[in-house]
Amino acid sequence: MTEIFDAIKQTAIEIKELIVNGDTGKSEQENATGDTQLKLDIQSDLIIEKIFANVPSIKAIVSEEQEAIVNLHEKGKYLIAYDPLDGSSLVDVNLSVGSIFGIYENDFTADNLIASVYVVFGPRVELVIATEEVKMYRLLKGKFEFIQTIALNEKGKLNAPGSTQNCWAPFHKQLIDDIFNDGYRLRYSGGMVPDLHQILLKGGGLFSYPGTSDRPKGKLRQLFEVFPFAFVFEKAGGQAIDGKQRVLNIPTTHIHDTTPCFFGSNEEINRVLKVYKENE
Ligand code: AFP
Repeated sequence: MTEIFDAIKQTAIEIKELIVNGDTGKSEQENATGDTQLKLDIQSDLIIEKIFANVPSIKAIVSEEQEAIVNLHEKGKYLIAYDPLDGSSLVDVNLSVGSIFGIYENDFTADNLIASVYVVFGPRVELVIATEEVKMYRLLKGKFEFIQTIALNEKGKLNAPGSTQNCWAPFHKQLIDDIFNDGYRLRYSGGMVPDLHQILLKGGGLFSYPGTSDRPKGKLRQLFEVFPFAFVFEKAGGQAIDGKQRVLNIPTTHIHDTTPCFFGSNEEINRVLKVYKENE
């Protein structure tokens, strides 16, 4: 997979340039989930597809920004699902955004996920690769240098509660309030990548994007957002659930399926499991 990791590093360098100098305006198009695409979404997707097209080991790709699977190399071994620029609507207010990649074998399903990578475009560009370990690299003088291995504590201090609060189930609202009453700090930017990166680097806590009355199946996409980060959190010693089970046990019926999701340290996730079980 080294050639894939190297290709992703190249996409990050080119997308960084696009973020700094590109047009943050809206396009006339919508993606498969019905989101209006920004020009940055489309341009970053084109960068990734261009670079992946030159990697023989990539059999096929699927992007949040495209409806269908794109076949690349018939003899390729790997399938990659990616979100080219998650949180792109935050660029025009100068907040951090990111790219997310899930590397699968045989099929786009959670049980076939064998590695994941994400890139954070913030004050610095950082890239995290999860295989059996979680390793962070930083872009320094045009090259990605290894910085550290990432591991979560059993219990953290940060709480990142997502989704529309007036659509939360009452028991979910009580759970979030109780966590804050226990002294956790609110850390939520609306960008999944920097929000999860912060929890991973600051030792832990909880990120939640639950099912709600307006979005019972949540908002975050299984293949290119939830599963890759679930892989990262589990390899870093934490957990990722949908409220009842590991998200990496969830079957995928459509490549743009979403799922409720909770990512965190063991103590926080076990607290979510207990509350959700009591309110089944
Ligand atoms: P955009 O890509 O449309 O900016 O959405 C970002 C995102 O998919 C994810 O990065 C955030 O965690 C989540 O949406 C934030 O959603 P809410 O604004 O509903 O909390």
